[in-house]
Amino acid sequence: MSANPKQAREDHFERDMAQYRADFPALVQEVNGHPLAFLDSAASSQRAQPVIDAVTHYETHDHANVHRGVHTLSQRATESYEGARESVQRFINGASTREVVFTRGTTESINLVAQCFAGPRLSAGDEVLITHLEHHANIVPWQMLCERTGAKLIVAHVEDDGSVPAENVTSRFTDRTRILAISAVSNALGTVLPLDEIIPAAKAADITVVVDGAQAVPHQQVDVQALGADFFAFSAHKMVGPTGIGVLWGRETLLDAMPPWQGGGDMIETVTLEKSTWNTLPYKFEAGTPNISGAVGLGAAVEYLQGVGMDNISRYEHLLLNVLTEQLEAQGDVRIVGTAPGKAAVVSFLMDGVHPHDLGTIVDHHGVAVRTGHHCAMPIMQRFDVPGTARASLAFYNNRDDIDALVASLATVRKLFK
Ligand code: C6P
Repeated sequence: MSANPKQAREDHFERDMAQYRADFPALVQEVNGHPLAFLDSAASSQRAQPVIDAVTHYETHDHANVHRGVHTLSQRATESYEGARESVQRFINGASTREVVFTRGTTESINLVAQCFAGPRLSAGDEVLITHLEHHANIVPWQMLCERTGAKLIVAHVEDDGSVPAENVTSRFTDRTRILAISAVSNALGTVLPLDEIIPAAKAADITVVVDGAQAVPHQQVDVQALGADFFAFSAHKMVGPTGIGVLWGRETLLDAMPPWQGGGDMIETVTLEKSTWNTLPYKFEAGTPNISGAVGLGAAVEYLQGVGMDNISRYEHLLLNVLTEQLEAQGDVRIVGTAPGKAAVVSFLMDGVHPHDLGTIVDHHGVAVRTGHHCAMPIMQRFDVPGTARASLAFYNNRDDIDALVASLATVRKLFK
């Protein structure tokens, strides 16, 4: 225990946060004869036990189709599904559950906006603005749309340290900019984008703002009303929830004015052989039997995260991020790619003379899980002229031992390859 009161408080906080690791059963195992050090949460986080329990309870006792049956199980399933929507609405401070559309994840959410909102509104010569660090999910749907409509894809510059000052984005606004599609946090570099400056400027210029929130929601409190964007997309599996479920939050007036996404059951109000009319929000965008157990898991995930406290998660992950960054910087032969101030819990790095895939394979032999490659963000890899990186990404269930395990395994990489 430190004599310095501030340090003592930090130590106490760190010990408090350490208790949550026990809620993640997958972390309690050996991989290749070593305790697992899971540093790949940006790709997909581990599941919290309360999430696993909620899904198991639903699957064991309550499963039936939703919105369709008068029988008890269907009502229970509907209550669980809609209860999850309410939990999500509270979690992101949406104005109403009508604004919370369940999708398969961030990718589907962005495609939905591109096709149903932007598609009917864009004409040749209009502009869609993105940044150079976007994930493919926030590039490709816009490229496809531009191809179809004749609109142009404009790309805001990313600085050498991976930062994106607001000016880099706002200076690209023209009177043809219709859509700004932008990440809140970069999955490849960890850059946190200054959306609090960018979004008001975009709204003042009458630009529709679509935020890829996949890497923001797991790490910081998100308030969609305060943020002021028009659409916000995220995935459950990056925030201790299940795969195959995510959210598109959108302003009710915009969602209401959009045509449906897919046709089928549940998204209709009436159907005759001549014509169909659409259900109310958000069901208009949820055709077919949805991922009910996924929604239950997502609901449990947001309740769990709120129990831990998003501010605590942010604070603890920053503490770990500082430790990880310092330790990697101390290696001498390691270069961090993306050093923007105020980063989130992602560190992309290269070791001199070692291909990232080789590094990833060797550290795995030591039980350390990192992602290697282009991280589904090839343009930003091209921007930095690297084929890919190794990426260690943190969650609040990590600890200093995980970081020590990574650093120790780098010594073996060095021995084998240099
Ligand atoms: N990034 C990563 O390892 P989906 O696959 O739809 O749940 O999320 C796509 C996505 C969109 N935007 C950002 C910023 C993301 O990080 C991701 C997913 C993972 O970085 C898997 S490629």
